[in-house]
Amino acid sequence: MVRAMEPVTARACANIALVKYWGKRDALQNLPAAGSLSLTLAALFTETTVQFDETLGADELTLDGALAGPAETRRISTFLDLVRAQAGIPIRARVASQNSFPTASGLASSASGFAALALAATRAAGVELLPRELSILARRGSGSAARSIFGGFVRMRAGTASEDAYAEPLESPLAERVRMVIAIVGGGAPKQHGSTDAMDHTAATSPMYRAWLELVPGDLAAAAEALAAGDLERLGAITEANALAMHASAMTARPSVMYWRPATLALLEKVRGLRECGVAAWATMDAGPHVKVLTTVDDASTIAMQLRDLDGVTAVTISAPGGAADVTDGAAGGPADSSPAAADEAPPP
Ligand code: 2P0
Repeated sequence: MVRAMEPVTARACANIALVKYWGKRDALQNLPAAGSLSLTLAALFTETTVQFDETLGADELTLDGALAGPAETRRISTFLDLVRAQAGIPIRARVASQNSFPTASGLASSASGFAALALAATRAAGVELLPRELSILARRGSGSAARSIFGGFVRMRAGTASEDAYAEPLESPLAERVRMVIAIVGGGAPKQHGSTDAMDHTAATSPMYRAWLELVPGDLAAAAEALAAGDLERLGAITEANALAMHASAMTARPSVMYWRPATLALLEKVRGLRECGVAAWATMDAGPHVKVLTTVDDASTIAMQLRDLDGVTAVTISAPGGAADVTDGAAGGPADSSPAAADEAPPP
C-alpha cells in the first residue's frame, strides 16, 4: 500500500552569537571546541515543511522555491538519516524550506534552517523530542542550529560528549529591552568562505587560534553574569571584543580568511562614534561582511538611520528577540520550548 505521512511545518528563528562558536573538537558528532552564547532574532526565520512519503525513491529538497543541488540535498539527507534512525522508519522525505532573508551570506541560515528541519522532520516522523534532545539533534546539522531551538538569550554548552553538548535559554532582565540592527553589506551575496571549512582552516593554521580558545570561557562567564545582572554595557563590550577576537583568528589563518569589506570597517567606525555620543551600540560580525549592532529598543531606529546611508550598505533591518522553534502546521502544534517570545519586530525598510 502506498502511504504518505502527514506533512508538518515548523518555524525557527536565526540567532546571532554574542560569544562566537568558531572551531570544532569532533567533526563526526559536530561537537564545538568551546561554548557560545547568542540572541535569537524574530526578523530572520526559516519555515520548513517535511513529508515522509513511501512513493519517493530519494529525499527531495526545495530551497526558497527552487530545487536544491546535489550537495545541499545530500547534507539534508544525511541529517534525515538521523531522524529515520530515531523513528525506526526507512521512508524518504520531501522537504521545502523558505527563508525570510538571503541564504548563505553570513546571516545564520544554517542555524534557523537545521533548527526548523529538526523540529519538522521529527514531528513528521511521529517522534516527539524534548527541547534539549532537539537541540542535540539540530547540532548534528549545524552547530549554531542547537541554539535556534530556543528563544531570547541562549547558551550552548561545549559538553563532554554528544549528550551534554546542547543549548539552553538564559533568563535576563535585558530580554525585553534589547534589539539587533542588521546592516547588510553587498546585497547579501553568497559568502566566499563557508564557515565549516573556514573554522577548520583557522584551527589548523592560525597562530591566534589557541589564544581564541583560551579567551572564550572567560567571555562566556562574563556575558552570563552581565545577562543575569541586566548590565547591557558589559554585555555589549564583551560582544564586540569577542567578535574582533574571532575575526583576528580567522584573518591570521594561512591563507587568510577575510570576511570584511570596506563597508564592514566603515560600519565599525560608525558604531564606535555613536557609542562615544552616548548611543547604546556594540557591533558583531559573523562569517560574512554584514554588521549586527546590539542595542536597545530606544536607540535602534537612530542607529538604523545612521547606518543606512553608508557606502556599500544595501539594507538595514531592526529585529526584536525571537521565540523558540515552533510547529506552525500539522501534527500537534506548539513551541519546542516554553520560554516567552518577544513581541514586536520592525519590518525591513
Ligand atoms: C556563531 N558562526 O557562533 C559562529 C560565528 C559563524 C561565525 O556558527 O560547521 O554553520 O555547521 O557547525 O553553525 C556558523 O557555523 O557551523 C557559526 P557548522 P555553523 O554563530
